[in-house]
Amino acid sequence: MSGRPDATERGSAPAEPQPVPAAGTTASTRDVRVSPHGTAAIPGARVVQVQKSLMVHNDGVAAANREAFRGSLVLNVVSSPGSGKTALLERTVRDLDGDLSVAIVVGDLETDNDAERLHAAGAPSVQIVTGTVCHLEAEMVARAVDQLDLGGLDVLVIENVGNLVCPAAWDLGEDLRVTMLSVTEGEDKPLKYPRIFKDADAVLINKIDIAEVVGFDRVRALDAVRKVAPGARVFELSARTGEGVGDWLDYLRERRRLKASAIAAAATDAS
Ligand SMILES: Nc1nc2c(ncn2[C@@H]2O[C@H](COP(=O)(O)OP(=O)(O)O)[C@@H](O)[C@H]2O)c(=O)[nH]1
Ligand SMILES: [Mg+2]
Repeated sequence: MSGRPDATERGSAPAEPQPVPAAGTTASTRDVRVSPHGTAAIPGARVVQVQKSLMVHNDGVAAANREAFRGSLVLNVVSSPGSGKTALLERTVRDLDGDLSVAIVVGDLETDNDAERLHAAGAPSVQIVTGTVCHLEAEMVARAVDQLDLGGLDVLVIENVGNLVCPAAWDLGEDLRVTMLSVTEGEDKPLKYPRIFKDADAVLINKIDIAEVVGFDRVRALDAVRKVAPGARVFELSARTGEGVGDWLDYLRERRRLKASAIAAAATDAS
């Protein structure tokens, strides 16, 4: 397996932006910044430069991530910009109220606003600022997670860059792909952007509090989701009012429990 950042880099990031040696082979360079908020490893915001990996390299790093993250349930949350990913994660952290420990890595083209919001909601959060890159890659996530303490962490959430196209192709090492659609985006979006919906373990239809006023056609939207992602769990909810969020939290608890059981079974087999 190749490309996982060396463990000696953990917790020792320099105060000033520093180039990180290329982990890929011959790809063009992509510089992204990583800013932690409220993380145990490094208090305060710091910036680290991260270099891109090749797409083919990505799968190896994603596999290494999966191994490194094995103690936690890992979600990759994708949607269009503005669907309400951050709003739902804020509510998720608040409503779980410590029942499950959650840390979040969030990607945006610019600003660390979302990491600040999520930190304020109670989750250690690391912002990845991708500049011109329209999705997160496994290596960006690996570097960002170096700023977090994974020990005993129940759930690691990766909020991807808002985009229904690019993130679909990049495995980050997650257990679950969570694709969100909000009621203002058009009921046919799953049909227009099938790839990002077809790989979803869960589809969240957000902003149901305004469904009526925007004329959302629920049946048509559910048909579209079912057609493209027949196996996905579907949750209709409102990050704003909290309606439907209880079912989502139950799903997280259940998936966390299943993952913990699988880890325990694997440990028993190995001994
Ligand atoms: N009415 C309503 N607005 C919401 C809901 N969830 C998010 N929003 C609003 O949608 C906008 C985008 O939310 P944000 O969480 O930043 O979206 P993201 O880009 O997907 O992370 C903000 O103005 C939120 O207040 C919801 O459930 N209902
Ligand atoms: Mg966001």
